[in-house]
Amino acid sequence: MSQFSSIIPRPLELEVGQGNFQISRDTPLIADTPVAQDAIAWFVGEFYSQSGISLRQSGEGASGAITMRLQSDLAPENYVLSIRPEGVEIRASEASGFFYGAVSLLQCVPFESPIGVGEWQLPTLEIRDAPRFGWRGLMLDSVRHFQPLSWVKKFIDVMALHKFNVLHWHLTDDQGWRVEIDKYPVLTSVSAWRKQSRVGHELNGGDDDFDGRPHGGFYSKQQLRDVVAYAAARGITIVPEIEMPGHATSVIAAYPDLSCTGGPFEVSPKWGIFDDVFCAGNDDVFRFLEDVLNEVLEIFPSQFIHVGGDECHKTRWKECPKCQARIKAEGLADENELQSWFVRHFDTFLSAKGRRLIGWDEILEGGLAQNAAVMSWRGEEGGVAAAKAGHDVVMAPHQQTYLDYYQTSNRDGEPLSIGGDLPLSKVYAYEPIPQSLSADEAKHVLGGQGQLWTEYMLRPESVEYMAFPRACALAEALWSSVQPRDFDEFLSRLEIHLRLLDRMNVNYRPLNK
Ligand code: TNX
Repeated sequence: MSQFSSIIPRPLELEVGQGNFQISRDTPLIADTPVAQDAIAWFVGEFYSQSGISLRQSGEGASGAITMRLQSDLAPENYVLSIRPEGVEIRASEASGFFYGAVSLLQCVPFESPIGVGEWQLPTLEIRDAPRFGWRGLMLDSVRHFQPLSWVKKFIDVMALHKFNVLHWHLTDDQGWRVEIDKYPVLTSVSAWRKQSRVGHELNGGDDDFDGRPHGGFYSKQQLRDVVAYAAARGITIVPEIEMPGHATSVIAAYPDLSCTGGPFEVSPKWGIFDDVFCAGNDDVFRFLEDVLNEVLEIFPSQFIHVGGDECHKTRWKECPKCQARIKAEGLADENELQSWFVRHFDTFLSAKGRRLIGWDEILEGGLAQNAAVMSWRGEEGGVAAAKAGHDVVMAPHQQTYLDYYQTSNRDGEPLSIGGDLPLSKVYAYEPIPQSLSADEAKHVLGGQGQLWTEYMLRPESVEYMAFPRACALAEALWSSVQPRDFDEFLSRLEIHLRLLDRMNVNYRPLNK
């Protein structure tokens, strides 16, 4: 397989012509629009990491140049890349289109086979490309195990290389709190730290199976703003997740009055689902979460804000006088409706600020505000129900998108994982539009994403091992409209593509392990 057709995700149209273009340290880069600036800066940086050679940006038109040219009739993420013997042109209408054109161009350079010192030959070709879905995401859990910001940036770099455009960032959970909030400094002094962590699999864990080592950390506001801008320059929107009303142990460990029983609690050293959650009958809970969200909105400009909503046990609510009083006062049928009342409160709150709420599919139970979007993780059913009811949906069914599952049914030599069985071929075959949706209903499917829950990924290298190459396959399932998908043909492109990841030092799972 030759280099030029190895692009992942596969472009919509690619036509190969006669002749070659030579790229070297003397090749100038020209932007005829400031909108292309981020794409040029990224290309220069990545070209340097791949080859050790610094390209220059030039002001004037020249033959033999790489030129970024505005073509305003193209849709925002679409681009045209034309490589001809006399020069390269990338056309797009907005920053993201230029960016994707630059990503494809980078993938056309055969870095491992130069024709001279710092000189490579690119084939003549014309690519017209457009993504199939507008939400092409990966979810990163930085709670169960914390990753330093420098690594989060590396992860964003690798995402960008695959034209992912959403980083759904799981920042709060039972085991920690990772966002600095000025009004509640205890969230970072107490909630961000746990005394120890479970060793081995939670299901086999005994009372003594803990590592005895504190674990934690948080991102300062300045770091978060920095990474939001870093991601934006690579076409990636960060969607933060602040969990409610369940997965809240780290918060109620610091503020036990926000629970139904008053505690005491500790930031959880275990994985799993816990009974103690935010009290839905206590107005302080709503004030607290609104304050938190107000600060979160200042940091993250994303349209969508994720409020979790998953796996909220109703055990405490059933026995809590305040929750029961709320059910009565609001005329709710049961605890499920209490959860939906809770979520609706924040839907109204976020909508008033011009944002949109998204949550895991449990937010459908008991009724959902029309503006809210659903992330379907317990299979496709939640997504189907939501789309039929007119809600926007992001597909994240665990069977095909949980990248914390084992990559092979033979688990010998594989690092301990939560379970499951999700080989590369199954991710590649993933079809985000459920068959039971009509064409109109299918319009509500914004796209899909892969999940990296990190209970069993203790270090960033482990996240890389679980994420890649499966995320390469998912990127194609979310971007490419080319049908049918041929797994063997994908594998032959992937072999070439993985050399880029080698040079980026990505600890992916080798193909023939
Ligand atoms: C379920 S998926 C969870 C997470 C776990 C994950 C492990 C979802 C919305 N909740 O809290 O980390 O399973 O696979």
